Formats: sequence, C-alpha cells, structure tokens
Amino acid sequence: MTDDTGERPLVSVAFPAGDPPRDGVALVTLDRPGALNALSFGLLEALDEILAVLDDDDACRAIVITGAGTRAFAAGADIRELGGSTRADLHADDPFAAVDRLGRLRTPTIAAVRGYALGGGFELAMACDMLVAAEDATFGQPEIGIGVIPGAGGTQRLTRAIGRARAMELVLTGRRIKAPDAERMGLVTMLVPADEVVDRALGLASEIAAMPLLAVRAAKAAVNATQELSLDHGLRFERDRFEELFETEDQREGMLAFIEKRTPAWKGR
Ligand code: CO8
Repeated sequence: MTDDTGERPLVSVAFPAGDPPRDGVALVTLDRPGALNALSFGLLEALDEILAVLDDDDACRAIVITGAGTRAFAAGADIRELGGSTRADLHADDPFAAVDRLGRLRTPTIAAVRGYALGGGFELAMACDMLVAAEDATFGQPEIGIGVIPGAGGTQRLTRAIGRARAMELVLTGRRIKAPDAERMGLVTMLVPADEVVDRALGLASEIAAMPLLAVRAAKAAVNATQELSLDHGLRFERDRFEELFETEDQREGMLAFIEKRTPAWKGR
C-alpha cells in the first residue's frame, strides 16, 4: 500500500541493528509525515497486514510502532477521507478494527510517541502494550470537536487506564494533555528526551525479545486479561498460563540454568 504518488509505502518495517544487537525486534513506522501520519484507510490496512505477518513470525519477538518525522506519532484518522464516509461504509468496512486486532497480537508492542498522538493516533498508542513517550508528546481525544466520539478504544481503553473522571473530561472537552501529565495518569511506561524516543523503545523491546518467547506471550496475555475478566477469572487465567509453561523446554532450561549458575539458552519452545 503506497501514498498518492504510488511511490512511498504508507507503513514501513525495519529490523534495526544496535549495540547490543536487537535480535527479534521490528520497527514499524507510520509514514505520512506531511499529514502528521494521519491514519488513512490505506495506512490502517497496510499496518494491519504488516502486524499480522510479524505476529505470525516466531523470529519477531517485540514490535515498536512509531510515526515518521518529529511532529507526530499520528494526528488521528484522516479527517478528509473519514469526512466522506457514511454510516453504512464504516459499518461494512470496519476500518478501525485494525486497532482492535493490534490490541490482540501475541507479540508485545510498544508505541514510541513523539509529538501529537490525537484521536485514532492516541487510540493506536493505547492499543499497544507499552508507551514510550517523548517529553514533547501531546495526547488527546479531540473527536468531540469535529462532531463525533472516539471510535477505536478512546472511551474504553482510556477510561480503564486513567479512570472515569479524567477520561470523561478528556473525551467531553477534547482537551489535550502533555506527556508529563500523561505519565502521572499512568498512560506512559517511560518518559524520555524527544530525540531518544525510538532508541529507548527499541532498547525496551530488545530486553523483552531476549526473554523466553512462550513465557512472554503468556505474561502479555495474562496482564491484558485484567482488562476483560473479573479478578476470579483473571486469577484462573493466570494460573492456567503458569501451569502450561511447565510443558515447555524453556521452563526446564530457565530453572536449571539458575541452579547451575549460568545464562539460560532459550529455545522458544
Ligand atoms: N487528518 C487529515 N489531515 C491531517 C490530520 C488529520 N487527522 N491532522 C493533520 N493533518 C494535516 C493537515 O491538514 C495539514 O495538511 P496540509 O499541510 O495539507 O494543510 C498537515 O497535516 C499539518 O497539519 P496542520 O497544518 O494542522 O498542523 P498544526 O501544527 O497547525 O496543527 C494539529 C497540528 C493540532 C495536530 C492539527 O493538525 C489537528 O488538529 N489535527 C486534527 C486532530 C484531530 O482532530 N484528530 C482526530 C481525528 S478523528 C479520529 O481520529 C477518529 C478516530 C476513529 C478511530 C480511528 C482509529 C485509527
């Protein structure tokens, strides 16, 4: 999927080198900087396809998503395009289901946010498992000001993350918040200098990628289950995942390596 000129992909994927090496880490870039990486339907489709491929590949063990340029992660859905949609189009095509699928990936995801993360851009960042924010990041759900409401988790994930009172304020006023406030509200994993945001997110992704694959997937699923389940069901879900890991080679290797005082050699099975 390319831009209007047909030359530039709307979403790019890279496997950046680093020191220490960043084995297993994919960097996905939303690439429409001229429109502040606004999430056109084509961009969302391209993102959806790329994430499905990465999630299916055991060699990819963590994914960082960022926006091209320095001004924005993403300034929301593409308002020009969205403005021409009808209720029937949106219902039939369900373009924003890509964000729901992002939230359900097995692979850990980290949003690396510089500048604006507004509307669908904020929702995309919140659908990731962790959020590394630059000090210049700005978050908000401005949809109310253009006659609609958040449509990809902004009323649901935001409320779960920061509580009803504050989410209601942001959603009803469209007011923006700066990164330090977002951090205080619990939305941000790490707040870092603006020019370090991608590098720090890749570093965090590398740490996770170095962990045993099946345990990482189980841990992610169990933490995210808190968003859906009662405490009783969540505890049962956690215990089931814990017990399942006793059928993996990595459980035996991890515990043996501890006893033998050596570094474990993970097999991913
Ligand atoms: N859609 C389309 N184009 C955009 C968008 C957008 N959301 N945001 C910015 N742009 C374009 C501008 O039109 C402009 O293009 P051009 O140079 O051709 O005129 C370019 O990006 C630069 O933007 P500005 O000139 O406006 O830059 P400023 O620094 O003056 O302002 C702002 C930056 C404050 C971010 C401003 O651009 C803005 O308010 N943008 C819109 C923010 C917004 O309302 N977002 C919500 C959109 S609706 C939505 O997200 C619904 C969610 C539904 C689910 C989505 C799931 C993915």
